[in-house]
Amino acid sequence: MSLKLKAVTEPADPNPIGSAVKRETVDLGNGSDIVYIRRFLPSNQAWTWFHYLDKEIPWTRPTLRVFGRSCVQPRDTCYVASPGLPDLIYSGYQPPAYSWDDFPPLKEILDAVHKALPGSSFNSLLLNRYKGGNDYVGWHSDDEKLYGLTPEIASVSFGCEREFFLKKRPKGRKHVEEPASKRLKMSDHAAQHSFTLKHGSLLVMRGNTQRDWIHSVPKRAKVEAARINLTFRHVL
Ligand SMILES: O=C(O)CCC(=O)C(=O)O
Ligand SMILES: [Mn+2]
Repeated sequence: MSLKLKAVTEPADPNPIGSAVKRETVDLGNGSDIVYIRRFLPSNQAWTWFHYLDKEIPWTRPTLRVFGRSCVQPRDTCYVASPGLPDLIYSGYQPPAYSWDDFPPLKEILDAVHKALPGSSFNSLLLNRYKGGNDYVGWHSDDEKLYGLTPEIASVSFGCEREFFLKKRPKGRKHVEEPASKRLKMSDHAAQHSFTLKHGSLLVMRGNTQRDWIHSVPKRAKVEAARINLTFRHVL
């Protein structure tokens, strides 16, 4: 018996990361919206990257200047940027810019994010590591001039899930990161949104979100495990 084999051309990657996964869009109004992809990365791949980042990134915990006071940033951080971009400075701190070539897995994650968001071209990355529930990021928006007026910011989460809150920016005050004690008031409910940022998820803030909204990842007393978050940005 002779078997006839038919040549079938398989696509190189039949199921690229982030393809064919459910995405939710939340319209915040006035040209702001959020895209959330819960299963952006396969869980095993995301754990491999979590362990790599935890071990290999040169994490630091800088001292910031907030409202005239010095305080240690309540999470670890690192910054990666393409060559030739203007320096990032926030709360009086200028993080040294590492190169993408220093950490090859970051380029793979960046590729996956670009594929999921057609038209995007991120050239910088702020990394955060929350060692446990005491680490947090206070209310702020990423409205630095170097990102332009309507920046797209893509945030990939690894490890322990944490809550991410958005609320309308209070009028008449420039927003720098605030202490954890500034909690949401229940009366503000209509103007708030929350997402549980799962291991391997992608959340994207778009349009006027940095102008009109502020966001935070509050402390969580019961959380013990670490979370790593990557926020990809485009510096103009
Ligand atoms: O950890 C997060 O999900 C948010 C981090 C963040 O807002 C920032 O780095 O600007
Ligand atoms: Mn932010």
